[in-house]
Amino acid sequence: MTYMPQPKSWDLFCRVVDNYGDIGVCWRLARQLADEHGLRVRLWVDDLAAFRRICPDIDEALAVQACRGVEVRHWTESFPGIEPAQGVVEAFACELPERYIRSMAASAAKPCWINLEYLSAEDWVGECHGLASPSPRLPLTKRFFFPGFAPNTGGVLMERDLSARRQSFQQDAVAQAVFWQQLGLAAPGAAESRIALFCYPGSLVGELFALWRDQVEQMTCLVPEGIAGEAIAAFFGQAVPPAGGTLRRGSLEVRILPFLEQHQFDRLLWACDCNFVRGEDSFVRAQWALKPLVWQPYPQAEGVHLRKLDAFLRTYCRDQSGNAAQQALSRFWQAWSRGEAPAAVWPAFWAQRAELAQHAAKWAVSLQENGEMAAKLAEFCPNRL
Ligand code: TRH
Repeated sequence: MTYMPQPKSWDLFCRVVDNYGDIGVCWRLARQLADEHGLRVRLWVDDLAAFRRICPDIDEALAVQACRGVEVRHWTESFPGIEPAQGVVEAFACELPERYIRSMAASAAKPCWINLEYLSAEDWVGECHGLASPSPRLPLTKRFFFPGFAPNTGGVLMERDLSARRQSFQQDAVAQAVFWQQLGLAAPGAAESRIALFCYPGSLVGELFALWRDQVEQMTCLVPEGIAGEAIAAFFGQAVPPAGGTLRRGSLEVRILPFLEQHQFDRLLWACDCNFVRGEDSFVRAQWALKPLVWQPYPQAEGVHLRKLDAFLRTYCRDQSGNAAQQALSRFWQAWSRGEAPAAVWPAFWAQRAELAQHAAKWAVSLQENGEMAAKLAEFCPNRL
């Protein structure tokens, strides 16, 4: 079988299962392949409304549209007869349309067909990255691409100019003040900390708020609209206001933010003193922010997500074993993801924030050394499988 060496054209297929991580990762990857690798990219998405929340330029009514160098196609039930691209990404096992698979099989030079998997720090990921799965019925082979945190995995996404943009923003007090102003806030006061909170419904937000309410330091918590709604309403005893609204108790101020465009969301992570993130994409972006972070993996049956959490903690804390910051971080992350009361573990975590920020900076350097995901994916297809 002849395969396309180093494809120049790509089709990326994305089904929005729930939340925003599927489209968040696919959109970032699509832009990088187009911008940084000069490739022709078509992104097929089944839910343009979800896409629009992280990219307001998307027009939900259009079947075909160009957006930031990428051709965006609405993926609907009736799939058109088209020539497949040279490289094909089936994101998160989303199952390609049968008609498209048959066109791939009929091509003289077979497209390089990649199943893009979810991100995990578990050891088996490195062993499975790159494995091939020949089709039992067609002359096609699918290969598995696993993002990850080790050199033998597909790495994580990071735009080439990300460090420079982050650094210039974090060193520029005026740019930060302008950013806060856009969100309707003044620059943070000297005795104030700002925390971004992006979490899943099960987390004990009210218990954490009670701690922040009672501490001496002023805490401002920035929450995207629609996140932790029930917990916020229960804590304050009133309906959650729309974006731009504020709720206050003691030392705590909660500000509801509109859902931000991905670049603005990055700025939020760069500007805050600590970031609570979740899932996959915001988790990686928080690692590139070089700030203390709290990660909550996407909840899965039978505690699968807790194994992912443990695996990442082993990697993230590997060279600090036994030190107080590492212990405090592990304990707080575990409690947060398990839905356990934070009172016994938050103070130690927060006391270590300077140390944790230093560690975050070191971690980002080592992560970069593993290689970048879009670059690895662009080079993933060999001449022959
Ligand atoms: O939304 P998520 O919970 O997505 C999840 C995970 O990806 C999980 O692995 C997957 O199995 C599940 O979906 C189906 O969290 P995640 O991965 O952080 O994705 C959120 C995306 O939304 C990310 O690209 C950042 C973006 N975002 C914005 O652009 N603006 C915002 O204001 C916010 C809060 C997020």
